[in-house]
Amino acid sequence: MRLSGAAASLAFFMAASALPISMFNSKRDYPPVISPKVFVINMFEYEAKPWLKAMDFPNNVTTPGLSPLYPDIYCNEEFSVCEMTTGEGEINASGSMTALGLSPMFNLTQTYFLISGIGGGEPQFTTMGSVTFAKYAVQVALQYQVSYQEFITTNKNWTSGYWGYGVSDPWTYPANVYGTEVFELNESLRDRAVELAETVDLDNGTDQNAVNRLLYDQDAARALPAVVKCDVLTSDNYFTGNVLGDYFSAYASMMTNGTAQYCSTAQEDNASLEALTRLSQAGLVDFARVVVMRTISDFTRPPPSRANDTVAWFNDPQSGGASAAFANLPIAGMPFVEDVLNNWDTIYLTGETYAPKNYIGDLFATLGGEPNFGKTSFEVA
Ligand SMILES: *[C@@H]1O[C@H](CO)[C@@H](O)[C@H](O)[C@H]1NC(C)=O
Ligand SMILES: *[C@@H]1O[C@H](CO)[C@@H](O)[C@H](O)[C@H]1NC(C)=O
Ligand SMILES: *[C@@H]1O[C@H](CO)[C@@H](O)[C@H](O)[C@H]1NC(C)=O
Ligand SMILES: *[C@@H]1O[C@H](CO)[C@@H](O)[C@H](O)[C@H]1NC(C)=O
Ligand SMILES: *[C@@H]1O[C@H](CO)[C@@H](O)[C@H](O)[C@H]1NC(C)=O
Ligand SMILES: *[C@@H]1O[C@H](CO)[C@@H](O)[C@H](O)[C@H]1NC(C)=O
Ligand SMILES: *[C@@H]1O[C@H](CO)[C@@H](O)[C@H](O)[C@H]1NC(C)=O
Ligand SMILES: *[C@@H]1O[C@H](CO)[C@@H](O)[C@H](O)[C@H]1NC(C)=O
Ligand SMILES: CC(=O)N[C@H]1CO[C@H](CO)[C@@H](O)[C@@H]1O
Repeated sequence: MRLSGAAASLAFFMAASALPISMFNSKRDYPPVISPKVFVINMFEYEAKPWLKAMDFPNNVTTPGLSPLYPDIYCNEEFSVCEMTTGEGEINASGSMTALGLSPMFNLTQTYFLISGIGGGEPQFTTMGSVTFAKYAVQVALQYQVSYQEFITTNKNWTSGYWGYGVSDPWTYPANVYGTEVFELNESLRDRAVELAETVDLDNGTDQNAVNRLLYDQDAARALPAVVKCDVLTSDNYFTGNVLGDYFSAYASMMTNGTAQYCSTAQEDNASLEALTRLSQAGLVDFARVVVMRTISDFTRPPPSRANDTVAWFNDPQSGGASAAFANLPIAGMPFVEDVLNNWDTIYLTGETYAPKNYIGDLFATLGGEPNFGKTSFEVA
């Protein structure tokens, strides 16, 4: 997750009612191997709660290797939809996803994954409560960094102190990469999820959200929440403000050779996608069946009236809370879940209808194909 302004607005979710979950009482309740049609992936409890309220998940499958905070996977009556909470940050997300993918209790070869989390939103594309669906995920903090005090006199035109591996300034494409910097997802499937999400009434948020939106100049920020096609970036480092926003936006564009349009932050997606890439390479999941949805809990940048003190704004954004971001996870994601369930035999089983027409996978073409980003070879780091 990435949620600013203290956990201010979370009281509503803490009061959420008891979950409709019971333990397995006997082994005969378990299918020998669970093959869900859809897996909803959340990163922390406030993202999971609205899903667990929106659907009945009577089955509790304790799975080795998950986060100790979230050791159980929940499945609906028919085991056609399951939910996992990974824990937050890149390390927790990749560990949990790998554990799930290697669990002998699940067969995920035909499963559709809906990564469903909240993130900070870029005001030129989103507003609080907006729902974003990504084609690209870019890991932005995997770079060199030096502190402000040590570059400001010697490198006056550097803005952020970050620069790419193997090069000597922030404007040059990296000479080497670790390989998790960029993932490209199945665009046809993403577009289907967007088309479905556009049919629902989103939660518009609180009165204070409405006041806060009008502090921004951008049309998207001032408007009511909407469903948007734009890209997510991942960073364990929870950054904020205009300088890093501009730098990471330019970096995401550079790393995808000008194609990614970053609009939402996250702390996990590249990590989960790296695990799914490896699992896909091993034939255990289908990377073409992954959708990344991030709803917007807060802005990545201060409004102009508070841009003279970004730290004070971030610590007390007076934004009206993140309730719409949490509420909109199942509101915007459920039509996709239902579409997969209702049209399994005709559309989703073979996956041909929404077969990707774009490249899918990472910078190294691990899953085959030819990316329109990256280089044919990188130096060894
Ligand atoms: C799920 O099962 C585990 C292990 O049996 C148990 O500790 C846990 O309380 C159960 N959770 C729920 C929500 O029923
Ligand atoms: C997983 O399910 C697929 C599709 O039904 C099947 O072809 C495959 O054999 C199963 N894998 C295992 C290990 O059972
Ligand atoms: C930054 O300054 C350096 C030297 O002072 C110059 O070589 C470089 O072109 C400048 N970069 C940009 C993007 O202005
Ligand atoms: C993270 O993954 C996304 C695609 O899912 C990709 O576009 C992005 O470049 C990746 N970021 C990094 C820094 O690897
Ligand atoms: C949010 O506002 C829009 C536009 O006024 C409206 O159509 C929609 O019904 C509202 N959503 C809810 C949940 O009331
Ligand atoms: C920033 O601007 C606001 C509004 O003009 C003003 O009230 C505040 O004192 C300023 N803060 C700083 C740190 O200059
Ligand atoms: C993209 O998703 C659609 C819908 O499931 C599927 O039909 C298609 O095969 C996927 N693309 C790839 C390259 O797997
Ligand atoms: C992406 O940009 C880099 C740096 O300019 C370049 O070396 C590389 O060839 C480009 N990749 C593609 C696929 O165009
Ligand atoms: C924030 C979060 O989810 N942290 C978890 C990351 O993983 C460690 C080790 O498994 C857990 O203890 C944390 O709770």
